[in-house]
Amino acid sequence: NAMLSWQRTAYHFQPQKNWMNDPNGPLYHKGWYHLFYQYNPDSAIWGNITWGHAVSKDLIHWLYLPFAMVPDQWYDINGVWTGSATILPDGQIIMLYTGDTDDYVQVQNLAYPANLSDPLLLDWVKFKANPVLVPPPGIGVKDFRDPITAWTGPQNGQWLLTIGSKIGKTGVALVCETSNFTSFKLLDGVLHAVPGTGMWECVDFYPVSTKKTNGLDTSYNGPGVKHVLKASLDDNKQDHYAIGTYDLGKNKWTPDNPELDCGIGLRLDYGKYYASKTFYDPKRERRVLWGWIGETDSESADLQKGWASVQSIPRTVLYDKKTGTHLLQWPVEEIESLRVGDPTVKQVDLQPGSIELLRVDSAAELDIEASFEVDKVALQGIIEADHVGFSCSTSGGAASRGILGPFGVIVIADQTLSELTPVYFYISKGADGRAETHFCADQTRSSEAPGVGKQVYGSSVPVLDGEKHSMRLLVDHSIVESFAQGGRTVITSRIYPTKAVNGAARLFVFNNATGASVTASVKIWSLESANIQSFPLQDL
Ligand code: DQQ
Repeated sequence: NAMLSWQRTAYHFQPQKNWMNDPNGPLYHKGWYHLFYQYNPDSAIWGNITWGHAVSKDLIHWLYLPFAMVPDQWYDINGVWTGSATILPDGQIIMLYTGDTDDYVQVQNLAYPANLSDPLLLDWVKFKANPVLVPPPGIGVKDFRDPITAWTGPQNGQWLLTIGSKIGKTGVALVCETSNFTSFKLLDGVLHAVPGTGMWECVDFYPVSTKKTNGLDTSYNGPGVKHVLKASLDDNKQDHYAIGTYDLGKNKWTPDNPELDCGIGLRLDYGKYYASKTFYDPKRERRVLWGWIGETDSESADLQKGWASVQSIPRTVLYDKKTGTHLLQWPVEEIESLRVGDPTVKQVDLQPGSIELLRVDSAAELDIEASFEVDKVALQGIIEADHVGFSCSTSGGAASRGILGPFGVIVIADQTLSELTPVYFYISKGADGRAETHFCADQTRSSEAPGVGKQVYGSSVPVLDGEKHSMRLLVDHSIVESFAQGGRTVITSRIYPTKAVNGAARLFVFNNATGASVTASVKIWSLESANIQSFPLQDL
């Protein structure tokens, strides 16, 4: 079906058809990674929310399984909404999720696998006394959702978890305690609140190590640990995070930098990316982040093509020891198993205002590592040179020239550059008078189709002394995930090429700066498609 296959991705997870949104309850069990997801079985737009279910051995190749949970009880008849898994020390799996009741009240429900010895966890039982938690006094019945993975509290046998909400216009993470996951008590106070940020959806809260390069289990605490709080802001559909300190006894989390607080400072991803969720992967001792990449076209276009949304490639998340302010997000290493053969390796000198085609196979499916060395003398001149206050989103995109930018790569372009998506650095003068680097992705010319999102995404990214400007890009037909400086700043692009498709896609490097030459060193791998298919029915 040409319509259905149009612009589908080759190695991102997406259902065969219809609507998907948030990743739910990711976990690892008996050799399989499990992904659940918000799914509409009936249409390519949001509704009838059901839990889709898929499993993988490597987070790349997936098998679709039957639905895990459908809206069939009074307490979730209007939707089996987002939830998270907690794995207890005895191996029991606890799934807490939000149900939208017959009265449109948001309540928290418990479910668990019928048979833990089943590696595929095919059957899910909803607890007979659901709901286990209803909106407390003072909290709106439509503002209480998305329970997260629980962690152990200060008292013996005590578990804590947060649920997102808002009080007035203040976004909050409420905290509950439980010892049995069937009865819960809301604690006084909140884990954290940020005025003006509105409803917090899909809160996430987890420890990161400031010393080691492995991820930490959710209950891990102690010296050398900081805690990340993430909120998905319903008002602007952005995922914001901050790094801070968690006081377990006082049930309080405090951001290290108030100016980088949730909803104010850093975003997990400056592109099309929302409702993300992490889980601890005990197999490889890492924390893995999933995120929902939504559509930026119209609902009618989605209905026509018959599907909507993909999941990001899972990313490992680490604390960035060098900056102390940022997380590092990086595609899980298993993605490298899709690389075909040896990479194309090129070094290209780019004079001001130049562009060069890089010949590669299958430019619609690539893994690219690129680093750029900017002419040192030109870089010194920045102090007098370029304007203060540059921002990707208000700039004119890659066509607007400055003295020290933009330079980078152009992906999903056709031969004549009538469609193109540039991903690039732009160096300007920061408020402190020093060079400030921005990392941007320009969608303005990504598609000749009408009615699709065409913003310039991006943000500043720390580039430390001695570091080159470096980026990694995963290109997959209509999705580009771009990581700068080892994953300090990330941008996901959802694009709708009409000409730069399949074999017609081309890759370029460019330097549109007026005042500096740039040397680009690139390594490019073609990626093969992931195997994403239904689980063979006879084996179920
Ligand atoms: N999506 C779910 C909610 C959540 C929202 C409903 C975030 O539980 O708050 O599909 O995208």
